[in-house]
Amino acid sequence: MDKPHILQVGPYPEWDQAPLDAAYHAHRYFEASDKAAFLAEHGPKIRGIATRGELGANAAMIAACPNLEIISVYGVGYDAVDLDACRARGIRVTNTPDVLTNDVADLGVGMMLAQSRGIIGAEAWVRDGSWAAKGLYPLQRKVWGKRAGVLGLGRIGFEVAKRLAGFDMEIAYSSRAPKPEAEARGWAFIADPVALAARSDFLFVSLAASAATRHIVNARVIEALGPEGMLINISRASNIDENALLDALESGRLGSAALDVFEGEPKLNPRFLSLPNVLLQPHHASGTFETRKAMGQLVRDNLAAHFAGKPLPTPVL
Ligand code: 8YV
Repeated sequence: MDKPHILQVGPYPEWDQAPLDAAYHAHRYFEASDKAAFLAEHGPKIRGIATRGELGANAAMIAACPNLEIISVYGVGYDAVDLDACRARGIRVTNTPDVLTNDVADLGVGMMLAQSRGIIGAEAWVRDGSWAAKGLYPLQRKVWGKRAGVLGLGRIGFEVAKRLAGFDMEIAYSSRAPKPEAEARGWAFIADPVALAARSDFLFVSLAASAATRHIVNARVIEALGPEGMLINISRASNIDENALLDALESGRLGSAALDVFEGEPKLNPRFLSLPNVLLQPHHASGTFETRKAMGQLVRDNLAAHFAGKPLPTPVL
């Protein structure tokens, strides 16, 4: 029986590409110069889509594939997949949760430390000779014992909070409802993001992005976090009103930020590039060999299960 035809929306490392090509006719959408023509030519053959969290599959792409059965997302975030279009046609959707949870939490905490303790600037201070020429590096700010807020206590947010407890921080969280496992650890439930920000020195944004969470971190939340506060985003840029964030960072109404995701990434708003009080990371919170290999395996496991008529390992729809 011939291999199923799938649409590959973005590039994968070679260790993923080889087994994908062995199992499927993988039509590389990201290499097409004329993407509309590419979809018109190959869309009718396509039974599966292999995509990345930040790339997803929009309604037009889904509509161009009338025989589409499954969309397998390389990433935990599936907000860029048009779920309504999938529901309307009974198209399955899968993602890669759990395997990346700890890496994303690690990077979020690492971003907080790096920004608060000035690690990036201090490294430059040594390398460019400033230490010898100018003396001691400017004093920074501690993190241990301070107040942390976690907006979204899902798998990633929970792992962030666990790590922060190791810094003896006072932890509060916002979620749809109080979580017994959080209450058991003495973490305070604060439903309102503004109230959570007001009692936080560090505010982590770790909730799954959707239309309902768009700009949940708005000007009022940012104002409440304040000139001593730091905003850390390891979720999606859409969860933050980026213009309000930039205004607050430029005016000093927000102390600092550490961001792994941006509107329009990788072409982020140039206003970020001139800010001294923001740490910029290239959407690589899950970007380790170990985790990306596990994610790629899970993408293939979901596709293979579907085409074998077996239960999907990590279904979303
Ligand atoms: C992925 C992400 O690594 O998991 C997600 O949703 O945003 C990242 O962790 C990325 O989407 C892979 O391209």
